[in-house]
Formats: sequence, C-alpha cells, structure tokens
Amino acid sequence: MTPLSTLRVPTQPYAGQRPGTSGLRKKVTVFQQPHYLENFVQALFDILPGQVGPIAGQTLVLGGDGRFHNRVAVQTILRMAAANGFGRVLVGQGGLLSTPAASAVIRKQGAYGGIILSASHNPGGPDGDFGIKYNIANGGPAPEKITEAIYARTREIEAYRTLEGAAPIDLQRLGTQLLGTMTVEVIDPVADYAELMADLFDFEAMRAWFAAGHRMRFDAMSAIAGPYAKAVLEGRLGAAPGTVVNGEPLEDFGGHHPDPNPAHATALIAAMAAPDAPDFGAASDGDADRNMILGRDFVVTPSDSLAVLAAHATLVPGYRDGLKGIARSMPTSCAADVVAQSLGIACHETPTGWKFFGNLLDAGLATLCGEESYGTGSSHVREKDGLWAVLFWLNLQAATGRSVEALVRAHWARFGRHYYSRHDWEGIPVERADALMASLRAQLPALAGRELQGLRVQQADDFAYTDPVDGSLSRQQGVRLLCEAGARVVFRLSGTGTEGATLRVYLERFEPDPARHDLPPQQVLAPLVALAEEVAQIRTYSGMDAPTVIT
Ligand code: VG1
Ligand code: CO
Repeated sequence: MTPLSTLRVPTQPYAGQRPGTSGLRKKVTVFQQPHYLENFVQALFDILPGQVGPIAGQTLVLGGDGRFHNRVAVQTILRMAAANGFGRVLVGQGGLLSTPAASAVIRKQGAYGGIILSASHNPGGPDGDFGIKYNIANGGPAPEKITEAIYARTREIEAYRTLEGAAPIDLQRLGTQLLGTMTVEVIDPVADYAELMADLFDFEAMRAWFAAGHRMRFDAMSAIAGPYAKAVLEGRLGAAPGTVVNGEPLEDFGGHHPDPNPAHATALIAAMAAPDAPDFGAASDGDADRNMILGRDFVVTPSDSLAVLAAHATLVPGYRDGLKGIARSMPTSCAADVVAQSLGIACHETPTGWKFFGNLLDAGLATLCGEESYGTGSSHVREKDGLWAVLFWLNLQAATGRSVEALVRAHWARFGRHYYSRHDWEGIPVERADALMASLRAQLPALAGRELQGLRVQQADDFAYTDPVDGSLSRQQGVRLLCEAGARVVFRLSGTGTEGATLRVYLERFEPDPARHDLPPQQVLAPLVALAEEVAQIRTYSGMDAPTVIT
C-alpha cells in the first residue's frame, strides 16, 4: 500500500512579495525551484481552517490562464489538495479557467474557494512570469487577513503534504476521475460563465445588431479570453467567424504582453483606425479580467468606460432595476462620481486592487466597480471581467443604435470630460523608488495651499481607506495632490511588478466646456506632468528621461 501522504521539507521560502498584493507573482524560473509552489500551497491549506473553516471534504475550484507552467502546477496542486483532505476539485478542461470564470464557478457551485494560476497581463513563457492566488467562497480575491496569514505561514512552514507517486490526471477528459480518495471533476471552462452572460445581457438584441451587418474585432491577445469570446460572440451572438483574433491561448502569448492598453494593443488600434475598420473593437488580458474598448478610430479610457456603463446601466436587463452604488479605485478618474451624483447613489473610493470591492459588493453597497487599469466589473462575480465589459458595451450599442464614439461624446457633453492619463516608470531600483515616495511623503504638509505650475494644491495627503463593512484600515495607498478645478496627480508604487519597482503617476483634469472636449490629453495634462516632476524629481530618482509606458 502506498501511504496516502508523505511529508517533505521545502527549500524555498515564499518571500519578497509586497504585503497587500492578492497573490504571488514571480518569474517562471522562481516557481520552477523545487518545493517553491508547494510551500505557498501548503501554507494556504494550513491557514485556511483557522481563517475560514475545515477543508476536509470541501470543494475547491482550480484553473489558470494556460501560460507556461500552468499544467505542471495544476497537477502539483491536485496531488496536494488530495493529500490535504479536500473532497473534490473542479478543474477547467486543460487546466484552464479565466479569472472571471473561476469566480463565476466558485459562486455557482458553492465551492469552499478556488486557486487561480495567472500572472495576469505580465508576459508568459519559460522566461516570463507565473502566479498563483486564492479566492474565497464569494468568488473574490482573499482579503489581506488571509494573504498575510499565508505569508506568515510560508516563513515557518517545514513540510508539505502530497500524494507521492500518484499518476497525473487527464485534464482533457471531461468528467470525474479519482485521485486517492478525492474526486477530480474536469469541467467545461466556458459553460457556467456563458450562461451567466446570457442571464445578464440582451442576447437577442445583440444578435440582431450583428445580423444587421455590424462588425466587431475582439483581440484575445493569444490568452485565455479566446475560447470565451469565441463561444459567446461567434457562437451565441452570431458574429462573423474571425471576429475573435488571436483566439488560441498560447503558453507564451505569442511572445507579447497580453496587456490591453495603447502601449501593447497596437495592432488592434491600427486595425480600428484603418479605412475598413469594424464598428467595435475590444481586447482583454492574460487572464481575461481586463478590457479595452474602442470605436472606429476612437479609444475609450477605462475611467470613462465605467462612467458610461453606469449612466446607461438600466438599458441592460441585468441592471434594469438600477445601481445600488458605484465603486472605483482611488486613482481612477472622478467621471463615475459625477454620474453617481446625478443618479443619487454613492460612489465609493477604494485603494487599488479588486479585493477592496468585495465587501462593498457583498454588502449591497455597490453594483458596478472599476479601475483605471482597464478593469471593470459588477456584482455578478467578485473579479473584474473583461468579456462582461465588452458585452455591456455591445448591449449599449444594440439598445441605443449609437456608436462607441457617439456614446462617449454624448456622455462628455452631459457630464463634462475628465482628461486622464497614467505614466508608468518601470524598472526603477527599489531603494530609489522607495526614497522618492519617502521624499514625497515628507513634503506633504508643506504642499497644501501652494501654487505649482499655475495650479493651486488644495489638499496633499497619503490615501488611507477604512472599509465601511469590516472597519479594517489600509494606509499609504497613494500620495495625492488634489488641485483646484478637479485636477489631481497621484503617485503610487506598483504591487504587481516582478522586476525592480514601478512608479505609477496618475494625471487627471476636469473640463466642463464641450468646446474643449477635443484636445490632445497629453497637452491638457502637461501642467500636471510638470507639477509631478517638480515635486517628485522623478528623473533624478529614476535616472530615466521619460516614462516607459503611457496609457
Ligand atoms: C495593477 C493595477 C491595479 C490592478 C492590479 C491587478 O496593480 O494598477 O489596478 O488591480 O494590477 O490587475 P499595481 O499594483 O501594479 O498598480 V490584474 O489584471 O494584473 O490581476
Ligand atoms: Co488580469
């Protein structure tokens, strides 16, 4: 008889992750070190009983975005789940599940929680990134209490449980297999998700929109959105075959950054600017939770997207009864706040990261959520959801007969335009980035009331957030310089990068006058860029001349 579980001593601690990020993201080569992944997974399984409840006999959901190392990691986790006493694991066929689909499956199947394998928009392949994160029973990223407990446990853990020598599960074969005494159910990764979309949106009107000759281009960026977008857009909605491009998930995403923004979705932007451009363009990221929305020769900023969706939500069947509230991350523009005000609902301002929306959604305080980083979503799951946002825009076009550009321009005319841009400075040595932030924080008391670059700074602070539901306090979530007339600059360091530090500088300026809604954003925001440089001395600290990415 083979023993059910054996213990082995890990050699690689899980360290170096900034506290507060919802998962672990590292180079594939780091994850390939012996026992590295096992350390994280055992730490998770060790703390769950104390944090959530017993795991014996429970159901776990498992899947990833298909990047390099996904299949190996799935087999490792399956063996460990069996040895740790889970009763059943639902795993997406091929080891695949997009992040929003994993959230949907956890909720629909009433699972104990789920493990998602992805490094989201970071590049993949043997030299790329890999990642793992845990989601709780509401389908959302584990709160900080849990991620901190995992981190603490990884530092003291001495052994992990696995089913030594168990044969790998056939991940292609749908249906049930046994691993030790645990059931592994290989599920269709798209089915539950597609059903949920059909419940929310007016598929009939959208089918009619395509049948009337409208065309669309969805760039899945060779990542996990492909199968979902094909099944829904081409399968259920009758979009022409070929509507979804780069629709086969590749282990290295074809060598590209699967990051839907103006810096990385250049082929889509070019196609949408061509003379024969389709009516509607969209893209999503590695794990399909982000979205980018385009009209013909027209790019929608994510902050505007959230505001437009909120303003028109009652046109969509799933939101017919109106919104309970809106939530946006602090650096996201205030465009949604203006809509919330006109609707007479609250707009909650949270720190960056989707996990902060979970409590608001669970408590019924918000229905729509969004981040400036191409993330939009709603109460239907507890993750941001790329294809959902695309279908929402499609539903709006079908319901109003208006183009993307017409919808956005009408929105600006009614609510004013929030010019917006984010400048990223990537690969700064960590000590220098920390020094820059420390210097900014030290200057805060002296900045309020000063006039810089022709703008009066009304408030200068370091954003802190008290969760209205559980009372938890998150400090140091971004340095803000709030200027007169709805202009502001926000500085924060990324928590998701895997090389050096990334400084994000968020720039925003409100323009109520419709005669001034057609200016180049970088021109409108130039005084704020100068203000940011004057205060933060970014060039000096970073040793760089210009940001590496502008979105
Ligand atoms: C970035 C974005 C943030 C987003 C996070 C995860 O974080 O700014 O808005 O929630 O990525 O998105 P940071 O700390 O690097 O700024 V995803 O699609 O990579 O899960
Ligand atoms: Co993502």
